[in-house]
Amino acid sequence: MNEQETRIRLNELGFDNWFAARLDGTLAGTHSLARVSAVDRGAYLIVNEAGELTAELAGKFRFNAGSPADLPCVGDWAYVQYHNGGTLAVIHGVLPRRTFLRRKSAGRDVDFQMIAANIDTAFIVQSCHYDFNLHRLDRYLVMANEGHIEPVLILTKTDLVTPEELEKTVAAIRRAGVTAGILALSNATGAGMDEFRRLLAPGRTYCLLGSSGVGKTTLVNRLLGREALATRATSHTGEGRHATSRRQLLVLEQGALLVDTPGMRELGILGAGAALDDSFAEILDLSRDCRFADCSHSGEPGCAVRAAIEGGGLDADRYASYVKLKKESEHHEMSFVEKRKKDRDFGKFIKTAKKQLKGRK
Ligand SMILES: Nc1nc2c(ncn2[C@@H]2O[C@H](COP(=O)(O)OP(=O)(O)OP(=O)(O)O)[C@@H](O)[C@H]2O)c(=O)[nH]1
Ligand SMILES: [Mg+2]
Ligand SMILES: [Zn+2]
Repeated sequence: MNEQETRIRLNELGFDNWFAARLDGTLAGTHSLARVSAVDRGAYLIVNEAGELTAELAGKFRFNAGSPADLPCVGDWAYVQYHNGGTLAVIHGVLPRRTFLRRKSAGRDVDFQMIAANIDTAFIVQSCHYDFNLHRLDRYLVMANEGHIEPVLILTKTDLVTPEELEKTVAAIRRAGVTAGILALSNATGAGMDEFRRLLAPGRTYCLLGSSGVGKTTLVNRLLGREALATRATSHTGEGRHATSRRQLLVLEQGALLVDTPGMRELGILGAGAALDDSFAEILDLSRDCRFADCSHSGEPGCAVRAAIEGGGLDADRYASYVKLKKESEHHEMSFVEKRKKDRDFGKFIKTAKKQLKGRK
């Protein structure tokens, strides 16, 4: 196979000039390129021109990774070398990520868990039946925004609500200021499926995000036309259990690339003050008209944000959601050093206070 042909095949897996321009000259000469298609507790699957195979991390790569976020995740482009006649692949590095989905790791340290990389469009999936929640939607929108990914909202299980109920849900989303595309569909009846298929373009990478049980994997199987992946309906895991256990990149027949993910229970946020302000741009705009530059919008005179809420120009729930996310994001954005400094300052304050007390005795 000549190089031109290889390039075409890699393009079909999402490789393009953006990545080509960022190849590491040293690694590119001695390694092949492949895309990470699944990660499961330290085990990797990659996909290349010939198909899918298991891969390991090179010891040196693992050792030199500064944080878990530096390790390969689904959607990454990787530098690999093949051994044992091409049956074993070793990953020696990853290319820069054009876009990413990540969340704060569990625990207190400021670290991130990568969900997927190099996603073009994130489908934020909510069931219009029971799962629908504006606050959760906001969180996913912020997550996509921070990772430079276009969000599209998918409302599933339309067969379980009346058209009027669905209309109300969509109206509530629009009222909340969400401008992303919205598509409602039913995996059960197939309504909306053709429209969904039309959103998918060959060589582009999509990701399904959303709570457990909203029908992400059922949607994938619908696209594939067979029960390729286990869903809650087929896997016999009980209510509240995840049917999908790992993130996985699939190559669809018409050429689109799609990542299925396990439902996220809580969405530890983010670390994205700037992205947050992007998502809530209208609140930032309003606050420029507040009388005081440092207005906290909690009762100061001449507050434009309060006025907008009272006048109906700004949804009170949306504002509450912004305040909550802002608080979380500010806390998470505080670096380890800042946190330690804060503790130290507090320590100094205690010491001085004690001294003053002693002095008084
Ligand atoms: N009525 C109805 N049921 C659906 C629809 N889509 C999915 N379901 C059912 O919802 C349940 C959950 O579907 P899954 O596809 O496993 O959900 P998931 O989002 O992949 O869940 P996790 O893998 O746990 O994150 C299954 O019993 C599906 O049959 C739909 O459009 N309408
Ligand atoms: Mg699933
Ligand atoms: Zn104000």
